[in-house]
Amino acid sequence: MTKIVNSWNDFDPLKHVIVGRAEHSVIPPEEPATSEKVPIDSEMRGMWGPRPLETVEKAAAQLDFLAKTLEEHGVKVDRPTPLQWNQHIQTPDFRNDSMMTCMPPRDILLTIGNEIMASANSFRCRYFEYLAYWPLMKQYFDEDPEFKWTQAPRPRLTDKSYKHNYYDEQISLEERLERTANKDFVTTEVEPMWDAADVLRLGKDLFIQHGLTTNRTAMEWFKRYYPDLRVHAVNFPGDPYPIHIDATFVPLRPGLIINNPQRRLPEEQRKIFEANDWQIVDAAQPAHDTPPPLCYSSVWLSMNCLVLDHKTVICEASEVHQMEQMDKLGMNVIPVPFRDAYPFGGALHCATADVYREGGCEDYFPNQVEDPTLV
Ligand code: DAV
Repeated sequence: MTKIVNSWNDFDPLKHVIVGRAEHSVIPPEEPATSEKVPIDSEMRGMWGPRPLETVEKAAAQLDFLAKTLEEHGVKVDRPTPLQWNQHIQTPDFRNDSMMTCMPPRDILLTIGNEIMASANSFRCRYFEYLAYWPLMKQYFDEDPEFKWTQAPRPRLTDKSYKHNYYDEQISLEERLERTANKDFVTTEVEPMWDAADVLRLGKDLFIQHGLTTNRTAMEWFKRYYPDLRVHAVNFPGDPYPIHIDATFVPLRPGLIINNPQRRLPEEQRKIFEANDWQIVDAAQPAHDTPPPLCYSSVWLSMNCLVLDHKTVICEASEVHQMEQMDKLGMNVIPVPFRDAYPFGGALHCATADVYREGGCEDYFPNQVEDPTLV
């Protein structure tokens, strides 16, 4: 019997992974969810359409190089099948003028044990992105009799799913930070909405970021769907655009997490980590002052690394401070150039999704304390 799918965390030895593809990537038009995501002063405001071919080619080359590097380290690599993303989509509830990309599988696919679940994204442009992964899902389904191929409840994404006039007026950074600290986000609670990259898997515990892309109803849904796991709702008040936990709170091995120093986990949410001797250290500063052109993400992609095992990590090759910190923390670093891929959906963690890591469902938090994050 072949076992293809198994992964309970982000640090046990990685044996099989999906690496995304940049082909046909599009900058999607503004919509209720994404207009909040694009910073007010971004060059990408009001701009949409197919990404310049030259940038696609550069990103594709770096993604191919990442795949090759992984294979050289004994990791099997699969690639999705891109759709022509530059086409209009429609459901009974909405229309959108284009889709986006399949560069970051981490946003779409959540692997928990022998299950890979496609997420319930809040961006309309991402509604059909899962289709790029369906050929792989079918293949795993045929080969692995225990693989659970799952789709989370699909959100309707009607106008009721979003707060309107949320950022209509140009609000200051301070106001933005105040809103995110108060957990006032663009999405409503009419249905569960979540991006897989907001879910941090640590064996029996899931730490899920409440932010622009994942709502509170999703946490409640997770709690009922996985009754044997503990679901924690975390948030990071220093982040003006909280999407995805993987440039904010990144585990390197059991007991060790690097945390974005501008987005520290609030004191009261740390109790469960402290009670179980987990160390949370500030991540190193990014090497760059700005993200590359046409990029959605922040400079903190510096910490969006891919851990291969408890002692080995792939970092972006120009992120000298992050690599130095990894070294000090006892990790062997494999540098991989990846900045040309950043604009397409993020860094090394974003651009991958786990298929198989060794190890099982461990309890890393056996000492239960009064924990305000527990859903
Ligand atoms: O800092 O812009 C990027 C995470 C992408 N998955 C940031 C978050």
